[in-house]
Amino acid sequence: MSAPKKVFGIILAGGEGKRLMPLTADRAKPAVPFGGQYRLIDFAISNLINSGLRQLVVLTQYKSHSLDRHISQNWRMSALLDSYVASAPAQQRLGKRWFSGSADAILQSLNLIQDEKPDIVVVIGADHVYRMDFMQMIDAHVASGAAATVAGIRQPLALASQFGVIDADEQTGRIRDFLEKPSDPVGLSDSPNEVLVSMGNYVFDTDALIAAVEADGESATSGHDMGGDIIPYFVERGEAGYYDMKQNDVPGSSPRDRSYWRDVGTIDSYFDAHMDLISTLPIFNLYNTAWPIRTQSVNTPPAKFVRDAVGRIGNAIDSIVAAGSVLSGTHLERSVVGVGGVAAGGSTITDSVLLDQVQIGPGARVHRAVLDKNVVLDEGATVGVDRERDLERGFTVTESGLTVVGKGIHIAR
Ligand code: ADQ
Repeated sequence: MSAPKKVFGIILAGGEGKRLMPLTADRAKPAVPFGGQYRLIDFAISNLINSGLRQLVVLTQYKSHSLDRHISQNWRMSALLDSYVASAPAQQRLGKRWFSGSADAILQSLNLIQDEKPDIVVVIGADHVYRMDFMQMIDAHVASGAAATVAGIRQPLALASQFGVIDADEQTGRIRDFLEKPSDPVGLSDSPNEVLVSMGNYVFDTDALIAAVEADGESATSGHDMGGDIIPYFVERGEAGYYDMKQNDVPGSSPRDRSYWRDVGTIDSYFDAHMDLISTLPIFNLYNTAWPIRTQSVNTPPAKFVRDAVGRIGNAIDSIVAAGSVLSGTHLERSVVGVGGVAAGGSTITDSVLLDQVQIGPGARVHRAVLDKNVVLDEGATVGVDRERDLERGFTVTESGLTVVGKGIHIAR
């Protein structure tokens, strides 16, 4: 038996997440709260830790303060066991510039890889909701002899222009062609309305990754992007394999949530991913203890549901309510309430996502809205009910009609 491979994990977390505005107005996209008590990056880190990786760095850049704090406070591991999740901000080691793209982020962080001398480097994004056993992908990578392996999953053809599209040779397991965000994608031959897209998760032989990002760094024409430049570099050399997410069998997964993967790049997909958590038979099951998604441990009292001061009884159904919340005589339906949410008597919250510490006044109404941290609704105030009024008040209204209210905004009646 050959010696086990040493694996190092890199999480790319420097993206701006413009399409998630205003939630990314003052935090990096991977730090955007999700599902009541998580941050988006918790899915990436949990997957890598559950897969057995113990040396992880998170490359940060854009508005990284709350991301750094989340990682340093909640993902502390045992130095005794040489385990760590370290946040590594852009350090200008190669001159006075920030990361000019995800490949440049790796080039500028090569010292971290060289310190550990791994055989394999796993590079993944930080803004998806899913479960994946990376050890299964690493085993497939090693068995295939490819220098780089890209994880792929089927997605509707209509979404192809948002992703890297893989043309896979099923006989050889190699990628024939890779098109980053193509404008006129072609569907699969066995399923014309679908394409095989890159999940933005890669496994590399260490030496091959170093050679690729160094060559990319020399190029004046490159966009220094993992999907746009590094993967095509391996494809051209015939050294890129693909790993079909369909094969990934995560412990505790049901057939329903097995190949669940949601890119939460837009407010609409962010909202939809929340609805996936709370449906009667959730297609993403947070309660799978065999593959836990870990996050902050919240130092607050449990959630409480009470009558309001005049005895009105509320109810909550098909919803998730995080710790520290107090809902008094509130009707809550198909919604997620973040840590420390407070809703007063006679208020109604339906089809909505509330981040931490949102306060809903008596009789206020929230419908199809995403409310960022510390938003306050006065008594009788409404949001998400009248699109024109929401636009007049300067709130973002998405294509599907969701109203998004930025951090700390006070909504009067
Ligand atoms: P995108 O998500 O559009 O496509 P990108 O914006 O580069 O690609 O983000 C990928 C990851 O890298 C994110 O986690 C982001 O935070 C991070 N990142 C971006 N710029 C960075 C920088 N300068 N420094 C550090 N980190 C940075 C990618 C692939 C597609 C694939 C989709 C899947 O390019 O091929 O289909 O992911 O969602």
